[in-house]
Amino acid sequence: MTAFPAGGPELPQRRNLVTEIPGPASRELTARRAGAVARGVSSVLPVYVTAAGGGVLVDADGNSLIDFGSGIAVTSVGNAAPRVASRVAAQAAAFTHTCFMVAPYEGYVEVCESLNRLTPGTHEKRSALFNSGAEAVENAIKIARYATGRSAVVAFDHAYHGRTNLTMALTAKNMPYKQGFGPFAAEIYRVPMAYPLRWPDGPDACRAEALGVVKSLIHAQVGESNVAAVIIEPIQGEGGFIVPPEGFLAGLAAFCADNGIVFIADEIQSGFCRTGDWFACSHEGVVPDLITTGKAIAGGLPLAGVTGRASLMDAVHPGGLGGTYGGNPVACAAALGAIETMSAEDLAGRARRIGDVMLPRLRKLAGHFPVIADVRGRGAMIAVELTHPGTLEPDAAATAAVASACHKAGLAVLTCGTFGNVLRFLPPLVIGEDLLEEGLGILEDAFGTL
Ligand code: PLZ
Repeated sequence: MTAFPAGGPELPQRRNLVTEIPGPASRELTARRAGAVARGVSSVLPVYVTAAGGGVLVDADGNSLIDFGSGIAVTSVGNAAPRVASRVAAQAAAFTHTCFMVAPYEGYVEVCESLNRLTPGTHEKRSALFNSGAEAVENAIKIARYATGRSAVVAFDHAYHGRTNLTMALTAKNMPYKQGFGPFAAEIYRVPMAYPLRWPDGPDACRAEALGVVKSLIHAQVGESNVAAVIIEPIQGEGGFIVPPEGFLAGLAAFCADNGIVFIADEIQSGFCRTGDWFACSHEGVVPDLITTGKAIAGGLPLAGVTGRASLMDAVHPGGLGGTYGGNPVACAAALGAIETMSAEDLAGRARRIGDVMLPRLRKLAGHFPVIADVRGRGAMIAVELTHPGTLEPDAAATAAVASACHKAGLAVLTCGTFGNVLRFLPPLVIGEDLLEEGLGILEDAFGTL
């Protein structure tokens, strides 16, 4: 077994490149991987990690990279965060698994109590725990269908909800998520997303028209009384960090309430302090009927949840929900450590501060580089969209080139977007401000190489 250096916040918080990226040890692992790992599973960064903490990733060659990805919005509390690592160690030493459906334990109950308390709305709630975001989304749909007795589900253009069969059907983008993997689940209907930059007549028209278009399409093509659920990411993640105009989510929630439709907010990427509040819905006071959570909930251990109105959640018969590992005790211990960290360190406030540092610098950058068509996001969920200057034609090549230049310079950034032309920034919320500024400097230099 390989010995790993210690990670966590004690790791020196600096970028330090001692080889080219990737270095020889990472290149050797890439060669080894080709003979062992299915090529359908790919990686963004060309380096192999041996330790991580705060805002840095350390690779097998001893390089320290700045982390602007948090493993796709997961390590918001920092990697190997002390409260997570210590609770995980204690739980792993006590017992690692019993299966909550066989012999239950307190940690599961406590995570559900936390979810019920922290998610939007003061109504009576219940929660259930699962292993992955996709599994949580699947279960939210199961619950909505059971509780309403209806089958249709409405999802949005640019949506991402997972890679299982039902969630592939909900996910909008074909490559790489769906190509060749059909047939897909039935009774999924897609409506346009309120995407200000790409709305036919621009952002003002988007604000004025989007909700009406969605409502009339549901009425004409599905029929309100057939719809079990409308599912939406309050800020879309994989689809391009798309922020709908103020009022769209609230209007959608009201439409659902008027028609007996379950309004599901998928906050798997946007939740747990990422956007500067516990949940993105809270910015507009939107209260979903069901909310799916995952990713940052457990500081890096696999855990996801569905939380919602007790009347919906408790509609399902005993035994109707579950799974061998759902709410595993070690993952629950991690979640309790992560939630404690978010509260104790006011990570929602940190996310707002990160946005306040990043947005002005990115807007300035957009002034210098007309390839940047849009700067958007909230809190520490920020992105820039790249197009051929003066047009809306996506520039995926420039996006990939900037990302690659960042990686070579020791900054881990991710891309996203239906058209592959969005650079997204999801730093750990505990990242130091020096590192944040340094990362932005690397990004600026990367645009200079275009
Ligand atoms: N809902 C809103 O963002 C996961 C996907 C990475 P799982 N997003 C990262 C990839 O390419 O597989 C996500 C999400 C939203 C659901 C999911 C699914 O969560 O934990 O990956 O299943």
